Amino acid sequence: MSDDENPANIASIKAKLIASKQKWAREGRLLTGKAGEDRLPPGQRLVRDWPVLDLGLQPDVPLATWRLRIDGQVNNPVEWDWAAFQAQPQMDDVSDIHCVTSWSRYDNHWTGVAARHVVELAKPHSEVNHVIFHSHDGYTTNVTLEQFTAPDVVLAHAWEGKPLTREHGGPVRIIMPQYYFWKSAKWVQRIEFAAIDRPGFWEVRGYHNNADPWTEERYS
Ligand SMILES: Nc1nc2c(c(=O)[nH]1)N[C@H]1C(S)=C(S)[C@@H](COP(=O)(O)O)O[C@H]1N2
Ligand SMILES: [Mo]
Repeated sequence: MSDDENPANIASIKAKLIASKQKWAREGRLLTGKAGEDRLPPGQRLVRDWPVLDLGLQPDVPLATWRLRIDGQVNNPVEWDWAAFQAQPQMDDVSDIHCVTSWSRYDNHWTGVAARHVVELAKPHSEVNHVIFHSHDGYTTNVTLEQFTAPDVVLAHAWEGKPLTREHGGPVRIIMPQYYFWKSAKWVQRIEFAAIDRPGFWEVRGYHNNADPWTEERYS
């Protein structure tokens, strides 16, 4: 009997085939628009410019009076003025923007304070599972604590090495790269940790609570 007819060998070849198919299933291979293979999520088109979207208000927040409050159900509430914010450890990250209105923009270079650093400092209570961003224009949006603590989440004050412009949410906005861009609150003034979820401005108006672009969580 030759080696490949040996039942033990056939069993081991089958096991390998099954393992690789299982890996494909886990990675979603051959599905259209899955992460890794394809960079553009389903239903999106690539743009080179950077559109501006807001509620018709672009608050002017001078650095001299800028404050960021980090509070809610935490052991250590924090308030930073501009100097204190700049004195925090800084990080850089390059990520893609995916807006629910169907444009995507690749390779945006952000500089700012890591969300993880905020969580470490504020020490949310053990029952906290949600984070709510409050902005100077009255806008709010909600994410889970797990989403907020991803390593690529930034409290960004610079884009491509330049101060974030007012129209794009400067002095500071949140960047949540893994979700549709409405989760990335511009002109942020308060980060609230909460045990109970509270849907934000667009979430109460029919947008999806979770907002994953890869599974097209656009509307609820
Ligand atoms: N404070 C605030 N943040 C906001 C918004 C807003 O209206 N106010 N719009 C959201 C939406 S719907 C999008 S698509 C992005 C737009 O960011 P950009 O203008 O920098 O492209 O900001 C998000 N963050
Ligand atoms: Mo948006």
